[in-house]
Amino acid sequence: AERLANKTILITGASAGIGQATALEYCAASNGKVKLVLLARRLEKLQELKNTIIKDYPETKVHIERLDVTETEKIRPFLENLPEDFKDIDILINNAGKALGSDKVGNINIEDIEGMIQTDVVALINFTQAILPLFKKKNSGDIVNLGSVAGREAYPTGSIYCGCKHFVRAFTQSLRKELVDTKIRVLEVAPGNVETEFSLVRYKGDADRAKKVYEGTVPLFADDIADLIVYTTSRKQNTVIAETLVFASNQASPYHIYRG
Ligand code: 8X3
Repeated sequence: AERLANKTILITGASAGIGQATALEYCAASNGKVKLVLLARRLEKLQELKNTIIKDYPETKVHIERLDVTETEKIRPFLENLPEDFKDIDILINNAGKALGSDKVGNINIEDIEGMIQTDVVALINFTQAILPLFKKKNSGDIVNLGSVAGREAYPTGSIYCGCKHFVRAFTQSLRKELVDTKIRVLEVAPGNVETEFSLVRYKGDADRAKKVYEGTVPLFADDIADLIVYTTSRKQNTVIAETLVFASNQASPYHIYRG
C-alpha cells in the first residue's frame, strides 16, 4: 500500500469491467492515496465511477475524460493538456480492448477487423509511445498491457482477436527488452474467461450467448484481475512480474472448461 501512495495511474477503458475494477482496487489498496486518470468513451459511466470513488475515498484525486482510444491524433494532446496535478503519470494500464464477432476467416467483416486492431493493437501502441518519453525521463514507470489466454493459444472463430492478443504479448516482450537498462517495468496480465461485458460485446448484444460462456463455471470477475494488476504494480522496484496467465479454477485453456 505504501508503495502506491501518491502514484498517478492512467487507465484506458475505465468505464466498465477490468478497467473500472482496477480503478476501485487502486483506491482500496492505497486507502485512497492515489491519483486516477480514467478514460473511456462513456463519460456518464466515468462520472458514476468517480462519484463512487469520492464517496468512499474523499481524498482521492480523480480526473475523468471522454476519449475514444482509437482516435490516434487525440492521445498526445490529451496527455499534454492534463491538469498539472495529473501530468506526472506513474502507471499506464493499457486495458481498453475487445473481441468483435465470432466469424471464421473468409466471413469476418471489415468493421470488426478494424475495430479490434484499432483498439487492441494500435491504441495500445499509441498510448505506450506517448507515455514513454515521460517514463524515460524519470527512469521509472509501469506499463501494464492486458493480454489474454487468446494471446497464448489461438482458437477457431477468434483469429483476429487471438492475433491481436498475440501481438500484445510480442510487443510487451520487445519493449521489456528495449528497456532492460531502465527501471521502467513492462508487464503483461493475460486473463482467461472473466465475466464482464466482454462476451456481450463479442456476441453483439446476444445476452443468452454471452451468458453461456460462463455457464456452470465459477468464473473470474473483473475485481480478481484488478487485484492482480494492483499486486504486480505494487511489488518492490526490483521485482518485475513480467507475465501472468490467469484462469478461473474451471478453465485450463480456451477449450478446457469444466462446467460442473
Ligand atoms: C478473453 C478470453 O478466452 O475469450 O480474452 O479469449 S477468451
